[in-house]
Amino acid sequence: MLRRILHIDLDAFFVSVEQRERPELKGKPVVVGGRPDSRGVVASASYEARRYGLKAGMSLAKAYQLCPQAIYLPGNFHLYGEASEQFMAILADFTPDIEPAGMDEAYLDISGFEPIYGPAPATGERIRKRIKEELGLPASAGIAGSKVAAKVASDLAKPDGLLEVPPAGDCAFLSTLPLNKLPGIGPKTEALLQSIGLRTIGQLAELPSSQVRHLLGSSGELLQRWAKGIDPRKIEPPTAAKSISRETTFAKDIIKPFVLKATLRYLSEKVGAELRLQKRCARCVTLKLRYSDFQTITRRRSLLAPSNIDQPIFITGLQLLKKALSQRQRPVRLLGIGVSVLIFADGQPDMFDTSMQQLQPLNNCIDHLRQKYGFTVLQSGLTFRLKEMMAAQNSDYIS
Ligand code: DCP
Ligand code: CA
Repeated sequence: MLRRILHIDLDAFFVSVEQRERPELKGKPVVVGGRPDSRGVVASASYEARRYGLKAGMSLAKAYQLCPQAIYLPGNFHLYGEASEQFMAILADFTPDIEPAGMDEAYLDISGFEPIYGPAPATGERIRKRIKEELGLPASAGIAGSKVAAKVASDLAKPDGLLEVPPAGDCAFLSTLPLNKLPGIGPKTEALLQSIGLRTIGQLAELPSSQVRHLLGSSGELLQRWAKGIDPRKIEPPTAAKSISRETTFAKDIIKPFVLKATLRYLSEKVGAELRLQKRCARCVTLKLRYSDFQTITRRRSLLAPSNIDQPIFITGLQLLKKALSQRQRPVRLLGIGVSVLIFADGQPDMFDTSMQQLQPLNNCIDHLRQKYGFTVLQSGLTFRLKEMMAAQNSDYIS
């Protein structure tokens, strides 16, 4: 059967969600990332803003220099999460052979779809139409015989377009394109290849393999195969993460146990929130400590019952912390907490431990408020004091 891979990617994702919520932003230079005088970077820029040279990853200060008239927005991350889930759900209506690649893009294997949906571009257009009608978001699609060529095609189709590479045409399609269009060729690799006179993907495809290896090492072989349109990678369904953890490196090493305790509480809340978001429960808690001399230890303990509630995660972590500090008291450089042996909770995360049942609605309510107003809108006594403690230490707060 002829292999047909479709890559679909939402255009200017975060910005498009904002424009959907506030139509007066449409057609204007818009940036999601924060206030232009803050220290952040551009997360997403509208195509109108890109005309001024703005792009993702650029500092907001630089963006402001290039385009002061752009509208700078802080972002509504819960809305983006929701849109991402709805986007993936639409794709799942077409085929189970989906590989999400980040929040707003995915590969679909649509080989053999023709008898049902007609020619491959018709499938792409159907998907794009549903995304536009149901989510109000523009998406671009690329169709080719391999993942790499499909991704390049969707990129070329942007914004709001579709591009099909004809069957058996991946190599010819890629050959005339500039080097930086090939996934895996970043600015450094591009500069290296340009230094020997290469300009196009086709020129990389034709370079003697010994020269590729000499220049780029073992990763060069893969890039050259892609440059030739050879990419047999299959669509891999997502594998759920096996653990969730949060850690922080202190700006100054910490010796005071109550600062460590407060930090542990904060990190436990982050881990708990992520577990609840993923609708999973953990059976095991791991504490990680790096001392000022860089000695790093991890300590594990099982929870009494699988849980996704902040309190038992924190309490178990605290027991491990106390024990570790009683064995070795030295300033701490890094503190982290993680959970593992995860199980799906199926909407009833409290079913395992009845003693925790009353905490479940409280945690859910806190999650809801935090998603709406930001993580620090609600703080426990411990973490509230953490900020003061950190300020007193003249060190940075946890990022
Ligand atoms: N993102 C981010 N920080 C970055 C890059 C991306 O937070 N440095 C987020 C914001 C984007 C989303 O991920 O909206 C998707 O990233 P893309 O690279 O797909 O960029 P866009 O969707 O914004 O634009 P494009 O139309 O080029 O896909
Ligand atoms: Ca995108």
